[in-house]
Amino acid sequence: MKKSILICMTLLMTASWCACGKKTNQGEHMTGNDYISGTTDVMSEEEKGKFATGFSAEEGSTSSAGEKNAVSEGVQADGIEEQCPEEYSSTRSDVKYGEFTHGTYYSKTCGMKRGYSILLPAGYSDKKKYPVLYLLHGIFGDEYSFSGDASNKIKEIVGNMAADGLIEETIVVCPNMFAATDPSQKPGFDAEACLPYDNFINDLVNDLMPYIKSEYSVRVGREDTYLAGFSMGGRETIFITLKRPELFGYVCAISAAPGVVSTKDKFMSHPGQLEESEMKFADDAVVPEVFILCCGSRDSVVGTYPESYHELLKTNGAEHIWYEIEGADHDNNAIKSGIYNLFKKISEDKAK
Ligand code: FER
Repeated sequence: MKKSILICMTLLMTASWCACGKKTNQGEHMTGNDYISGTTDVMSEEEKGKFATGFSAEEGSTSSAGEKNAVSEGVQADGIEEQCPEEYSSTRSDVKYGEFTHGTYYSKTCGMKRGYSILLPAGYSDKKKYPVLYLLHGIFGDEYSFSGDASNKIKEIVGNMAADGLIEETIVVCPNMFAATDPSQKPGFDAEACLPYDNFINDLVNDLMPYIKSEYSVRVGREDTYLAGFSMGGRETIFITLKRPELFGYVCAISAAPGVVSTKDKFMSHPGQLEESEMKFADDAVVPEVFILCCGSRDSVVGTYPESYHELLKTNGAEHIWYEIEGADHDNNAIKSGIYNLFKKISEDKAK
């Protein structure tokens, strides 16, 4: 077996892939190897082959990622730490962590009830008001993708950073990003099967966010409303941020998948959600205080697409931070880094 294929297969077997995992049945979630079979259930034979192969980490796809500096020149990247420090991703005996629970809301956009997972801080009280992070999963995922994968350390990072007084206690909402109007529609690697992901902006803005505001004790201003996503969720994070920049004060697109602009990768042809010239904020727009794009330097699935988004934003004058996570693949190391740095930037920015 070629070494590059072996590397890719090994990477695919890691629990980190669970970030786009599927639930098996109520309350029970796939991890690691299960994810692969879970994902492939909804994929054609051709798609399975492509997803299993991905981009070769060894060959670096079309990437020059390994050769570049971790933080590119010419972008505001001060304070970024590529790797999430162990002290923030580990379980500490002095910290009480929140737990994920599941809820449903009615989506007018989809014409049906839909699920979400929510991480409330330990000791959540409706006498306080909390900032909210909306966190978007990868392709083939659902609202259990983050809550069902303990390796992404979301609750540890949020809990530890709040315990250290870096950030306020924060609510994390994990939606199901596949906003289909037909309950029998399945996601896949073709333009039509991706449309429900692009429809999520409507479900988020018109249904889920109002529901969260009405049901939980949240601060509603943009300064306290955050958006982040991984891979397909990173792609939608970029799209939503450029379309509705006034809604989110702090944003992080981690390992964003192709398709914001027209392209063809080994999975499919992407018609593009935006023209390249639209990869910017309108001149008079209220824009996020912090807009981060990041990706593992060895991402074997989305390759250099995240960097190409950075280049387009830079060319079009849209302020953002771009950095690479040295050694990370399309995995939880990238997710941990993105979430940690988003909160670190929130902490620094709010202290100003
Ligand atoms: C693609 C490559 C990667 C794509 C989606 C992905 C829809 C998403 C990967 C993930 O979410 O992990 O061409 O097209």
